Amino acid sequence: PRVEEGCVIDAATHDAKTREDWWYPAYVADACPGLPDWEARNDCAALFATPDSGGKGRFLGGPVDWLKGDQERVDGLGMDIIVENAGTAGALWAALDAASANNEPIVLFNWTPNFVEAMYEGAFIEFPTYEDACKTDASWGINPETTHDCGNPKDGYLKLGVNVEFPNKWPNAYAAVQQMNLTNLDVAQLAMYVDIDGMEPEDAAAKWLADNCARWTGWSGADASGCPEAPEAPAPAEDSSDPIKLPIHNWSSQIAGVYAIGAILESTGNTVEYISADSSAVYTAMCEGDMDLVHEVWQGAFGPAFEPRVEEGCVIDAGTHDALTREEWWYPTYVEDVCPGLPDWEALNDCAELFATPDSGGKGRFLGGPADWLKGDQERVDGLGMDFIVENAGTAGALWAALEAADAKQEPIVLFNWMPNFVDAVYDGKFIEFPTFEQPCKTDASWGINPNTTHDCGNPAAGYLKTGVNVEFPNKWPNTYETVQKMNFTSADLNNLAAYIDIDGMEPEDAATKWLADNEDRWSAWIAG
Ligand code: TMO
Repeated sequence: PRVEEGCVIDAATHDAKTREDWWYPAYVADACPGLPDWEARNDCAALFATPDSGGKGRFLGGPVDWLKGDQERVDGLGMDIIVENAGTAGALWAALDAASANNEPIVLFNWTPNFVEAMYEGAFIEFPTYEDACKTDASWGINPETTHDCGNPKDGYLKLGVNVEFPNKWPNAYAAVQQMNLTNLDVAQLAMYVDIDGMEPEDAAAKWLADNCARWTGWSGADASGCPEAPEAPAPAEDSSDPIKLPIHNWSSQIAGVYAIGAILESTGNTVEYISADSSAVYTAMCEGDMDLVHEVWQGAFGPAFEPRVEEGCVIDAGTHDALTREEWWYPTYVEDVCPGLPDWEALNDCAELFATPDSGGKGRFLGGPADWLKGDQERVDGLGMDFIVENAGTAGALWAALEAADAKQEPIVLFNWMPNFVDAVYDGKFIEFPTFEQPCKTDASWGINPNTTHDCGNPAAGYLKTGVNVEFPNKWPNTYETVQKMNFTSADLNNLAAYIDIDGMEPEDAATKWLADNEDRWSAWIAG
């Protein structure tokens, strides 16, 4: 009305959108379901009673000079509420703080933008929707006899008003005033500096001015050359366009998995290069810059090759999958019929000759994996003094062929196997229990049964599965590295990838495609950004 009268000028409207209304902290909804509806609030009025409220609910309003028409609204809407006015804003926040410390019901005046939303969860009461007429025309709204039978505006303006003489008296300043424009963030920050950070108002203003120098000098036309240098926004990190080199090893989950990983990396704009690689020497290759990422670092097989490279600093331990791994001597269960005492390794040793082959010179034969799956099997046989020879299968397929042939005739066999793998979906069997793995067993001869040898123990029973990358990876492909760190295969993933190939006979690329299709939600969540 003062603007209409002509003594105040509506000089400008800020971008900030404002709401000022009755508000409650979120926990109040537990005791008063139906909130934020105002009628629900009224039904719960007794919850908000205070010693002085005569059994009615209390609404804690702001200082009286923030004219809100709260009493008129209570009357107009016929609410069981008394209006109490806090003396200061500080008294409002102290009451909120005390109530929320004890989870006590409270409804009080609040607004946005403000500091409160950074500290408390809560919501405004929803009264009948505001229209201009509600505040001036009694006939409007639920109660035809009163004004204020509605809420306050939800998208209220925030304006700058000046004295009607202002433009004549300070024409240049008026030009600046008309440019001034605060956002919701500005208002919330200014409130937070004072009410959360405890700054003096002048200091809060100084901080805001320093942080927003280019903006306010733009409003006023002041010289901006004195503004502190806006900190150079760091250029968004760009990933190298070099291909990411990925190894193809010689067991099924890895081969299918690497194609899946490659496709995920390609989906974010990388190129990848697949390189057939020795699975132990790959960590040396990584240190020489010839390999970038290994996504299946099995503790039992590759811990002794991987861990020293991490310590050296040329390989990064980039993440641990959920899958737990075991890699160990293994036999089909029917072998227990002829070699009771299994799965104990000493019982196995007592039955060694059952496992003899035409080439094993009367000793038992352990059929190990390809030589690059460095397991220390020979060292273990030596260290534990076992009557076994170690024969290395040329391929994983040769292992499974030998198992299948033995199983068909129920012949004793002990061979290298691991979990997760497809094998336990097809055969019953068990791992041999050797002396329990401890880290020094693989490096410290004095450890264990045989004081002269390392490897006089089993492999870890719940080993890790890790992802390793070249030490340059995070610098070269910073965005992709974030994805890499989130990559996470479960035991079920590895079981499935192996089974698609070794049971279902799929090509590795097709196995990868199937896994990608079945797990899109998961791997798309790994993608950074
Ligand atoms: C590394 N491997 C899973 C074959 O034991």
